[in-house]
Amino acid sequence: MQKRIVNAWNEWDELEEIVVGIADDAYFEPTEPGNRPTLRDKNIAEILPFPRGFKKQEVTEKANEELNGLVTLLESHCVTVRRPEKHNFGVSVKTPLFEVENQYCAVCPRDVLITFGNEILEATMSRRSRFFEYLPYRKLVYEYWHNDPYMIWNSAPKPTMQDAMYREEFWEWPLEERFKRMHDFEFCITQDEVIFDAADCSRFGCDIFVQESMTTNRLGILWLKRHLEPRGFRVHDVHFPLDLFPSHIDCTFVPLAPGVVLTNPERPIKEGEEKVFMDNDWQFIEAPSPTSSNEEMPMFCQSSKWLAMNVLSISPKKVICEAQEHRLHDLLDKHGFEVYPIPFRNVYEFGGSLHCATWDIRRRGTCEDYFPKLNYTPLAATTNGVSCLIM
Ligand code: DAV
Repeated sequence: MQKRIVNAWNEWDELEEIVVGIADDAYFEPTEPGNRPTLRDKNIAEILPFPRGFKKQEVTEKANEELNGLVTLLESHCVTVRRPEKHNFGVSVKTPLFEVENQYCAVCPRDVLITFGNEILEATMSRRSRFFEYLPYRKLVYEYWHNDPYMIWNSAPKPTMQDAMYREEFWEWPLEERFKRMHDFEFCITQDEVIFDAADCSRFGCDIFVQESMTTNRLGILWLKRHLEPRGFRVHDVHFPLDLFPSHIDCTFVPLAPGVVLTNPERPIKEGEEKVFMDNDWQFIEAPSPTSSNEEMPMFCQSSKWLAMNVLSISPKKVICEAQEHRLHDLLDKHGFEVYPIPFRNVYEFGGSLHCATWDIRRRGTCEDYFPKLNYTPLAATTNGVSCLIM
């Protein structure tokens, strides 16, 4: 029997192979309808625009040092580590329907690709500058596809990313307005096309939880349901109404082991959506307050202080965490996890921390049902297979 290379069913089983991002040739994320990057310091932001063009070499080098440190740590745990190819992110993108001045970087494979068991799926993506971000990983995907006859490879339909796909006025809504609308789950993308970033999905064996966000809409979740249900998965949409700018689930709701999710105390799950976890004896552990406040995060970083909880599990007992997050280390230690601290703050301005900057290819283990007490209505059982999601 030929060995399976691609096999990962959840976020915590013993890790055997993973892709770690690289910071080479990274560019600042451009302003576009799906993204309005701003300087962290509000006073400076009033007088200076967000930078454009390539990131300075020394900034890229510092991030690469920390990414390489992660590689060394993973290899010391006998994990096979692969890296993306270099890519020229300075090339502008023009399709028949949009144009954007530059691309972004290959630091966060998690946003773009996801392994569902033996399948590698390329997400649609939601931003123009990330339309072609699968390219630095294509050579690797081909290699897995050639060497693992069981591997299934799919690429979700590319959205048009034309102006009409976005709701630009979203960016002008004052906070009170967003707060008022927080249960509408309407953000900068409309509901007319299939849109999702891979990092809005969290894998729990045969159950996949997908967050509705600025980067994933309801048709995106419906597409994932239709795609995954015939293979035995159950796909659930989840919401965190107090996150007024949601993007990617892995700073909000992070499973660490069967029965244990690290949760964000400022972003509780929507009332009623906790039930499936409680009914199945899952425990929510609240993350402690992060070391840096939002104001203290790096100037060009567009993520929140909750990158603190963007940890990477290498087994149901071992978690890699950012070095300065001592309160989190203590909490995990108290819950019986072995913590491996590693410096990673120089990676923050490239869009993420340890979970974002990786994409697991193989973890030991198979597809298990961690929610045996679950009332799940598959699409096939609903009227014409049309989900209540879009009604
Ligand atoms: O909460 O700031 C960051 C996710 C980055 N990929 C947050 C989400």
